[in-house]
Amino acid sequence: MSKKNKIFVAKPSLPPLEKLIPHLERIWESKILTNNGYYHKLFEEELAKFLGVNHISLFTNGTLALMTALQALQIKGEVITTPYTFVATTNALIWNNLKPVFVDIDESTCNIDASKIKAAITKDTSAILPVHVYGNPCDVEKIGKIARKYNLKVIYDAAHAFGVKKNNTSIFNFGDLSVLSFHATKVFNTFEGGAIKCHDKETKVKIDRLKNFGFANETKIVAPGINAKMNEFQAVLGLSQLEHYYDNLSQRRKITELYRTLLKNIAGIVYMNDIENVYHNYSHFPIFINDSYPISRDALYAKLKLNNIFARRYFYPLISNLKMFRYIKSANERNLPIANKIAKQVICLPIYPNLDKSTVENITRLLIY
Ligand code: T4K
Repeated sequence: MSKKNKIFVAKPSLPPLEKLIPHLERIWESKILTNNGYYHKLFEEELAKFLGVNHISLFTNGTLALMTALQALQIKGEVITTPYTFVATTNALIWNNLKPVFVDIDESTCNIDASKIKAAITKDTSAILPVHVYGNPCDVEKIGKIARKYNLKVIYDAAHAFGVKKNNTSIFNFGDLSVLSFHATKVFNTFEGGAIKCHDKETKVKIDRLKNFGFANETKIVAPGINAKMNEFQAVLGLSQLEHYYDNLSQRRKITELYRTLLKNIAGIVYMNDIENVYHNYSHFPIFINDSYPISRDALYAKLKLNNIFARRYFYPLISNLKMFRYIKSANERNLPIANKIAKQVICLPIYPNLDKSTVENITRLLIY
């Protein structure tokens, strides 16, 4: 592999630039750049149709959408969540003055272990914030049952789960709210971007107000809102990206299948397979390096880097091991054995639509001893 040819874990796909030009001309002409403009409205409608969901509220990024989702449902006290995630999940709780309560994960999906949630509920628990890690659906049925029994809200961090379906329905249809990310590194990007999916019009109005400073109309401010609106450029890009989604998905699926074939039966390397009744988005290709592998996970990670393969250890370090969160009682390693184990084993290999076959073969060759 050429030294100049750096291969990163992700590479954003973009529509042909000329397709955007007429729309950009329209924006330049109208001078409406943001604040619920023509393309914002259109993208909200088209995206909801595309995903098969009721209501979408667009955001400038996923983190602000998470923070706003917690505000919209007026979550208080303790929130049960996973330590195996990107730091934005936990940070959104802290910014809302909420206490994260970490629960261990299930090794087969890397998602919160629903069977351990009950034991973490206290009188101060008001919500559960699970993450569909790598686009693998959480145990939404079990989580829903617990939430109903204990009267808890459920907000899914669905940043990795664009387009994922379970039993033919969008994964965003589970829980009270789902939060999406359209960051450059995601399967669907608007440079930066995000959204909240909700079930009813009333909640959408509330969320729409919160992301626009709390304005109900020109003179009436009904909540201490924030500015988290998606702008017209992001919305135009999003509309155009929808046209290429299935093409990109089929390329991701092929790359996943190639990795799985090439990595079959290698001692010490474990990878994930498709889950029954799940329509996957192949957002990541994580591998897990166990004790049967001849070198350590970190030695392999360094070797890949030396060969210009910039894989990533998503999610290492584990959030609960970050110094700033050590004060939280549930962050204790003994409480989170599986998450600690997996965070020490994981490497996410490069995956993106135009990653060619020979590069995948070169990457896997570096993994075989
Ligand atoms: N919840 C979860 C579970 C999340 O994973 C995330 C974000 C969020 C919430 C928050 O959503 P947003 O607020 O971001 O919408 C990246 C992303 O920045 C972050 O969005 C993502 N999760 C996280 C898992 O990964 P980094 O620090 O690893 O990104 P970075 O800049 O190192 O990018 C990785 C590689 O991608 C680069 O080596 C090269 C390539 N790349 C990156 C960018 C930004 C490009 O080719 N082009 C680009 O523009 O966090």
